[in-house]
Amino acid sequence: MADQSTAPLPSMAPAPDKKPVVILCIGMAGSGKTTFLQRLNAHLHTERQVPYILNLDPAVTRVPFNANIDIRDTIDYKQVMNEYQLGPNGAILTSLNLFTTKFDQVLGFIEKRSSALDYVILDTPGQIEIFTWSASGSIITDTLAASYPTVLAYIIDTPRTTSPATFMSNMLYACSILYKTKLPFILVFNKTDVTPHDFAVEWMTDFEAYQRALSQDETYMSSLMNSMSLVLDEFYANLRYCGVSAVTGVGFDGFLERVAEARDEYYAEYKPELDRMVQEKQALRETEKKEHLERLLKDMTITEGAEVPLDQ
Ligand SMILES: Nc1nc2c(ncn2[C@@H]2O[C@H](COP(=O)(O)OP(=O)(O)OP(=O)(O)O)[C@@H](O)[C@H]2O)c(=O)[nH]1
Ligand SMILES: [Mg+2]
Repeated sequence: MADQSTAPLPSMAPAPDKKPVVILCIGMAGSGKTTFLQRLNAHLHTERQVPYILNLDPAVTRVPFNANIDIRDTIDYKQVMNEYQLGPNGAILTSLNLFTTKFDQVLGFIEKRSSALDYVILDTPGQIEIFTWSASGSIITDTLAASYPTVLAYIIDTPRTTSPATFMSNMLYACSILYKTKLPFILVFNKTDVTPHDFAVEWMTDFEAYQRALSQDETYMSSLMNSMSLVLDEFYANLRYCGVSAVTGVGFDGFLERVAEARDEYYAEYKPELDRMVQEKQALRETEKKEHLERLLKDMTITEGAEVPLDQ
């Protein structure tokens, strides 16, 4: 039997393919993204799992966590507003665009630390569409997803989603982001200390329960929503969700379990599709190169032996 005390210690070097999971927090204004990130950061520290934090909100006045990279360190949102004569939303978008031009450097910083990291977490601007529907938001998302297992955490203000109409519009928005990015997706019902998310779980898992809630709504919208809810049934079937309170810290173990599932989905579905697309592009580039070369050779054979007048 080997003496454990003298046996060589197992290598602590991280596995070469160990990569941190990138968690992109998105959600409607005031849903609790920043507070969620603060709580997630605290939770990960107690679990001794090191996160790397990026703040991408140039307009936030107070960041309640130590961001490793903060957009406000390189871009002055107020100055952008004055310089380009922009309103608040235009200035946030322009700041994000300016920041994106330097994103290769950000990627370099993450790369340097990546083997020691478990998570990279990102806070995004309050106006959700600025990140989800802008070119810079797509560039940041796609760049990260090309290098790291990346998942989207869609933060929902649960107390503000209790009416069937608001619930549906929030779900439709989430659905549109899921289909746009194709990344693994987690619905995070936040503020469950105020309103538990049981009603949402019931509506997502029991179609008739949602129909019953809708039937109490007499407006013309309810028939439209009736049809829409059929569409969403498919969306719910492929979705993972959890309930948390960013204020009390309840539900964060559950959230991290969903993240682990989402990471597995990234490797099983997103990554192979990405690799296939990259290979396809490479093959296309190779074919084009070959065609160019063949054309060049053909031109050379045609002109071979012909005299080229150098001087007239
Ligand atoms: N009761 C309760 N309040 C919360 C919770 N999470 C956030 N809040 C409150 O919700 C408000 C908005 O929180 P933020 O974290 O700033 O939300 P945000 O999504 O980052 O806001 P923007 O960046 O401005 O869009 C704050 O007053 C928070 O204290 C929660 O779990 N429970
Ligand atoms: Mg915020």
